[in-house]
Amino acid sequence: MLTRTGGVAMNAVLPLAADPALARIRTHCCFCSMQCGMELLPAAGGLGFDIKPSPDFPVATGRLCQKGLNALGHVVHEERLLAPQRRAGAALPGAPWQRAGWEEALDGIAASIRSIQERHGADAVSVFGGGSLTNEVCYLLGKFARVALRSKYIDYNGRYCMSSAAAAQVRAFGIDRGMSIPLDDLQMADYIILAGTNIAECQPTMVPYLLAAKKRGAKIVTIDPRQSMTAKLADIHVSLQPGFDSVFVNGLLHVILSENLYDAAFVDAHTTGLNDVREAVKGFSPDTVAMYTGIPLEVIRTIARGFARAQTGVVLTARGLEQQVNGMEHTLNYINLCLLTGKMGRPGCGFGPVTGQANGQGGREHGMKADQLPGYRSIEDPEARRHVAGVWGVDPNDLPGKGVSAYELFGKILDGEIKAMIVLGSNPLVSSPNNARVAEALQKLELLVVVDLFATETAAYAHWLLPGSSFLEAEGTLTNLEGRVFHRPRALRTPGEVMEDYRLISALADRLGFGESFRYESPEAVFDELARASSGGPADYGGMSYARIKEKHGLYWPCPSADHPGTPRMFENGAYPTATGRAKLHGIAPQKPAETTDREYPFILTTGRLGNHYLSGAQTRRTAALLKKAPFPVAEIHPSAAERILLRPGDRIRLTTRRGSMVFDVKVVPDIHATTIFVPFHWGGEHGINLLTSDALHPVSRMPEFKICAVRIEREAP
Ligand SMILES: Nc1nc2c(c(=O)[nH]1)N[C@H]1C(S)=C(S)[C@@H](COP(=O)(O)OP(=O)(O)OC[C@H]3O[C@@H](n4cnc5c(=O)[nH]c(N)nc54)[C@H](O)[C@@H]3O)O[C@H]1N2
Ligand SMILES: Nc1nc2c(c(=O)[nH]1)N[C@H]1C(S)=C(S)[C@@H](COP(=O)(O)OP(=O)(O)OC[C@H]3O[C@@H](n4cnc5c(=O)[nH]c(N)nc54)[C@H](O)[C@@H]3O)O[C@H]1N2
Ligand code: SF4
Ligand SMILES: [Mo]
Repeated sequence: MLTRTGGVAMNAVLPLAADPALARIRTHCCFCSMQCGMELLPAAGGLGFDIKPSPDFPVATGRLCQKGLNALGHVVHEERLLAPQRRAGAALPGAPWQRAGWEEALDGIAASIRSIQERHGADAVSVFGGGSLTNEVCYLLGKFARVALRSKYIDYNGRYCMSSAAAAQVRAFGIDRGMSIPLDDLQMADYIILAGTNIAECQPTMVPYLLAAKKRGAKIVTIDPRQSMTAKLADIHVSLQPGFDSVFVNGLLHVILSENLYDAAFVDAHTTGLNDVREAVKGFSPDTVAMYTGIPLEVIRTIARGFARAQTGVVLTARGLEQQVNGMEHTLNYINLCLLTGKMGRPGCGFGPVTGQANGQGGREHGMKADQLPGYRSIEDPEARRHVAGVWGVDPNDLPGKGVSAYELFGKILDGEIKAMIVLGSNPLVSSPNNARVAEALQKLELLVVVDLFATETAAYAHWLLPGSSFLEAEGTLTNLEGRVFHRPRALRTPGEVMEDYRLISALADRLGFGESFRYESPEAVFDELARASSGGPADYGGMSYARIKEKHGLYWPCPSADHPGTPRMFENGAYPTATGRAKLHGIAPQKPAETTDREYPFILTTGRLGNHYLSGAQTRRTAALLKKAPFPVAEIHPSAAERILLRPGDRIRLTTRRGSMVFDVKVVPDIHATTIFVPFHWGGEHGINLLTSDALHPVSRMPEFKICAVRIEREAP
């Protein structure tokens, strides 16, 4: 039953239209990169479903975290969009929506696109994608931008997520597959370093793998300005001021080299660049690093010796050190640690930047990135263009060149070069840094189309709002944090007038005159084309098919031929796909963040996640069980900071950065670094911390510095 509130189609109770013949429906959680298997079982009393962990999927088997257990909440939420909506007048927050039919919506959008492209050229229309989408939808969005729009301007939210790690892995190893090892290898590691990764809250079902390693005697080290939930698993916790990872790791490398603890045989056989590292770490003796960082000398020595001497070891990093203007360099230094100690290519050894979103891995492999074609191919490589153009049946010369990164798209709007944007699977007004500037850009668009489950903060500026399909309603494949490509069946029919995302993209391409290139019977047909397009590229899915993936419960890429078993552990043959065939060590000269503290802004603001919310919060803020646990963001500060501003019980705290000023509830926590204020970013509007964050970008990866900006704090009396 459809009702209307504020012009947006709503439904009081969403009919969950499962096939009654199926007693249990197998699917996967929609949230993080673990992609735990789950089952929907008809709930007692016949209304709706219960969620249970699935025994079938060989990852985190039998486990779901609180987000997974509540993953149905947003799908059946009464604010779910069930039909296309258009603006009656201005496209501004609070302005009314009008319900539209699909014909009207698709024709209207296509007409606007044509008119804009006639007046301003093909590149005036841009696409902003997301890493929660299936491989098939990611692939189609990339093809849609290049073939149907002929625009170079496409990028996606993964730019805010994995870009520094991706750039570092490509430089060091010649390839970026997230983790180079399967999760099972964690259990074989004797020494595990977790840097800037809060696994206990962000990939909770990975914790049992760490506990299994610990039970076998493994040492665990965490490196984080906060004593996060993950730090509670650690034998040693290093409380680091944000921005100091490269300094700290140079200290570790100094000990390893000066005490001759490095694996000379591995380094000689498989790497280049040892002298660069020797040079770079010269000035970073452990006592100097202890002085710079406040980390005791003995702790630096203990970790360096412990990791180097361990038979097996793994280093995992995540956004803590990657979302910085020096994020690629910090990551390269942690890679140095693995390479120098020979902890690569063997069971229980490896490096991995822990991927974030459901399909954060596949999302960066199939052409949503500004400079990439499917299979992780460079859009500037003539051979790659020829191959992909061949699969797409177009002239390689007609493929556009590379565009700009996610945040830079908003700059192009402000410059007047981009006039239209299609956002599918992201809520960039909440998740982009310095987001007052993003709001200004969105407001300037002649055409903003948002395809989402909800009328998000971003959609407040849209001219058209199209209902997207949820994870339960769309079949497809995803690639989890291990590089395992698996199949997610369609569990439910789409509600209301919702169209599956892949059909929607095809329908729009059809209206633009490119129907022939976007005619697919099913997601499987899209996948088969994707496999051909990726074939021969770094992320080679060429040997995969739905049948094979289903049979094996997932295949790891690269998988170049139909008889190839897939590649769970990378680099086992000692070969790296770089120009030299060896992995590259990089000497890192630590640099300052874009903003350093001063008298006016004496603290560091860092941002991140809570266990019970997901990203921009579009889904989890609409899930009562999760919202109840964290209804609004709370800033965390050190007791010495509280003392300095004479904070009293009941006070709130005002945070002021060079971008603006906001007031938050506050919690005093003794285990945060004394320089640091932490605020979670899962809210928009008056609670949206990205109003204050810095939009400085990494020069290569174009990653924004979400993790560091200078901030002033003041007490705000009740
Ligand atoms: N519950 C939940 N789980 C999620 C998500 C979510 O939103 N909620 N999002 C998913 C996604 S897309 C991603 S990308 C991942 C992110 O997963 P993580 O990267 O693990 O999460 P964050 O909280 O952003 O940051 C991790 C830690 O980095 C620390 N940190 C800050 N600055 C520094 C620094 O300079 N150096 C070091 N070493 N550490 C620093 C923070 O204190 C924080 O504890 O999680 C995924 N899982
Ligand atoms: N300050 C700060 N900002 C950050 C970060 C940080 O650590 N600090 N982290 C960054 C990171 S790592 C990330 S990944 C980004 C992510 O930030 P966003 O891209 O904003 O992430 P989501 O909230 O997942 O947005 C996904 C949107 O797509 C919708 N959606 C979900 N599934 C589907 C689907 O299948 N089809 C369609 N059509 N829509 C769907 C959801 O309702 C939601 O509105 O945030 C970044 N922003
Ligand atoms: S660990 Fe990640 S994939 Fe698994 S249930 Fe939790 S949010 Fe979902
Ligand atoms: Mo992410």
